[in-house]
Amino acid sequence: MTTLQPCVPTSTLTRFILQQERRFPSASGELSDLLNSISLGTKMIAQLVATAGFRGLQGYTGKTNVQGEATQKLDEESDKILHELLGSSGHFGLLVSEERDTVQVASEGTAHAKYVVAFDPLDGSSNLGSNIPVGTIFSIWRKRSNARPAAIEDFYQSGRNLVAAGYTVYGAKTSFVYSSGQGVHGFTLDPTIGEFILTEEEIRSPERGKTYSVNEGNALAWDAQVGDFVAQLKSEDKKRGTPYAARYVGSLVADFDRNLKRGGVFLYPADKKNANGKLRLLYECMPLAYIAEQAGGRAIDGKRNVLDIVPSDIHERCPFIVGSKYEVDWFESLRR
Ligand code: P6P
Repeated sequence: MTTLQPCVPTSTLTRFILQQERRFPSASGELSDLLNSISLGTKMIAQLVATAGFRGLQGYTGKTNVQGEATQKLDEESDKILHELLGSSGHFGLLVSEERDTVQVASEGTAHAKYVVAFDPLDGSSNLGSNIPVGTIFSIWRKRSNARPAAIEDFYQSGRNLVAAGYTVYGAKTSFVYSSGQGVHGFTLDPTIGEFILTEEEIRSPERGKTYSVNEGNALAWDAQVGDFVAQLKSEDKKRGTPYAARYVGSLVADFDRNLKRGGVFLYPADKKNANGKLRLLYECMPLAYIAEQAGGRAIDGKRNVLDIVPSDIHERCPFIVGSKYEVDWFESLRR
């Protein structure tokens, strides 16, 4: 049996984060430390997802989360891992998780902590039983004032104030994609050494793509703009380069990751059933909008850039149209 030969990493996530920090002589190193705490948590979650089937961690807990969604055992376990790791990092004052009704104080003695973080510990977990890729999504802000401990209003900042954001995909490989405002960079987990290795530096979203991602089962509830856009994407028009191919995994990180790298557009729009769409602003739409814009793409809620929205509730939902600039501009041009 061949043994997996670890590659000799030229750049690991840990090293890369430190290199980015060195560009800012005044940096305290706290952001680097907390990004490394998050990456450690995602490595542990990757292991859980890969082995849940024979560790009795598959399936539902019988409880529902604040969103009213049935909670999987892995949702809870992933949430616990991130709470414990981030809480003990000493750099987070407050945490918001999709799985928890209210903000959580990171841990004792972090009143001085500079940052607050919001995360979806395991997005797409309803797909777990069928081995469809799932992932973790996170956003990091500085507190609005260092003169006090973190408070819920530190989450009520637009995405323009994000200091870093990213996501992982637990799939055929475990990937970690993040930005701290200096471009988007992708890493692949080498399980033989437990390190994320730099595999995609400076990811740029293609100007336009050839695929669109939307749940067409909601078509009867769409408004005219969405209906017109999807009809045009499906039409036969050589000049416009249509029809596009439909690609919808039903797992946000999987659909987003493909469109980010190959071009294309993802829509979870407002519709007659969900006036604000299904996805959550703080820990799904904002972090992915940040990544999309850093890579040259766009993200809107149908009217505004997602990064310009100032949240007023930690679990508020947001219609989400994200992807290559060409397609998002095209969608916007159809607004009635
Ligand atoms: P629908 C998964 O539950 C999720 O939150 C995202 O990962 C995914 O993009 C979306 O919901 C799928 O929703 O309504 O199309 O099944």
